[in-house]
Amino acid sequence: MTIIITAFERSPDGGKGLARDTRVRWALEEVGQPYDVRLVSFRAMKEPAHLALHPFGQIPTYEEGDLALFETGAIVLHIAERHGGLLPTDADARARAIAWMFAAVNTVEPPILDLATARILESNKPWAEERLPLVEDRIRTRLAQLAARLGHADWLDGAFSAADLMMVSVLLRLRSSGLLDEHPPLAAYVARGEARPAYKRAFAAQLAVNSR
Ligand code: GTB
Repeated sequence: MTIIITAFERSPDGGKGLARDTRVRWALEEVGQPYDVRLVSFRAMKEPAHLALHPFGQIPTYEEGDLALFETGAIVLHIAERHGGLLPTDADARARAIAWMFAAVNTVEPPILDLATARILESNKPWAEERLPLVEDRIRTRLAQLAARLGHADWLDGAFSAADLMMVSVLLRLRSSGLLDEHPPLAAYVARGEARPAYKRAFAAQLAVNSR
């Protein structure tokens, strides 16, 4: 059954791979599943046909036969559950990997999103200069905690899993901020993720769309 995902017709990042379709592409590449991409404009995302797939009018979505999914955490978990290679077979290790996936989107990503909001949407507010260091410090706290747990391990909990795929995807957004470089083992962790052939294929696929 053909898998179809949606992605920006033209990503605002110009192909840096920061839009969330990249993590879904990456998961599909890791498990060796071919997929088609339907590109959508910002306008089309808010129209009924797309809203039927995604109640919040966003990308990415995932279609496979009668199944339609939104939310990258849920999509990557679905892919990892249906195909081997992204989740451990041991039940406890699998549960821990899923916990890390939730941590990526629920605990680590929110302050990182706040930074983008502070920099892009709030930069002209009178309180912007005061808020920015507070937001950066909240990220620093999370990075220090994550770095302490990762230590010098290659991956979060044993072999590479969907947990690392989600965490690396979330951390990638910090690259231009310099905050990641305050923790060289974390920067190396992200680089290890990016060095995976499946990530490279996913990145190249989104770049091909966004560099046209
Ligand atoms: N929680 C949802 C998920 O994980 O799937 C969030 C989905 C989401 O935020 N989608 C964004 C979207 O559709 C694209 S990824 N936005 C359009 C809208 O809301 O109208 C977020 C994103 C966008 C752009 C960049 N960039 O250019 O750097 C990075 C990330």
